[in-house]
Amino acid sequence: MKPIHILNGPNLNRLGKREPEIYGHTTLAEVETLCRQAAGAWPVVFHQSNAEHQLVDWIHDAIDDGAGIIINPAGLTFTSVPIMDALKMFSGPIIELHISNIHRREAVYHNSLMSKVATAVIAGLGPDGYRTAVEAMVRRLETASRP
Ligand code: DHK
Repeated sequence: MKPIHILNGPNLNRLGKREPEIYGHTTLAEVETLCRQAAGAWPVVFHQSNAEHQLVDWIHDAIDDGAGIIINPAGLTFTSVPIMDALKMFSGPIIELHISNIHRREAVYHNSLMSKVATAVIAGLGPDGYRTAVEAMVRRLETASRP
């Protein structure tokens, strides 16, 4: 089974301390744990970086050996053509994920470049959105793999 790649962008390493009124008190390590629990037997690759080029490289890894991508590009969601272009190369399902409902926030957060490439978008469920995304991804992959 090829893994589900869960990729996280800038500042998400500060989850738990960063604007908890928006992002909650759950740490990124706790998010990773809930993702792995939700994935069950499905292998998970889980990364976070504050660097655009690193996220692009990890998307290339998924292109070469990934079943699905769940990505929270964080602030790069609205600016990164390189990440958008890399996602365009991925043939499997892509779930764009945001902890907050970006559409209820400041205008700078309203226009995602990634939504035009994503299979689905989850925004506003808080850190639990990661669990929802993994569960949805597993269902989709298991359905696709049935004869
Ligand atoms: C996280 C960020 O860091 C922001 O830049 C995004 C996203 C929202 C989130 O809700 O997970 O705009």
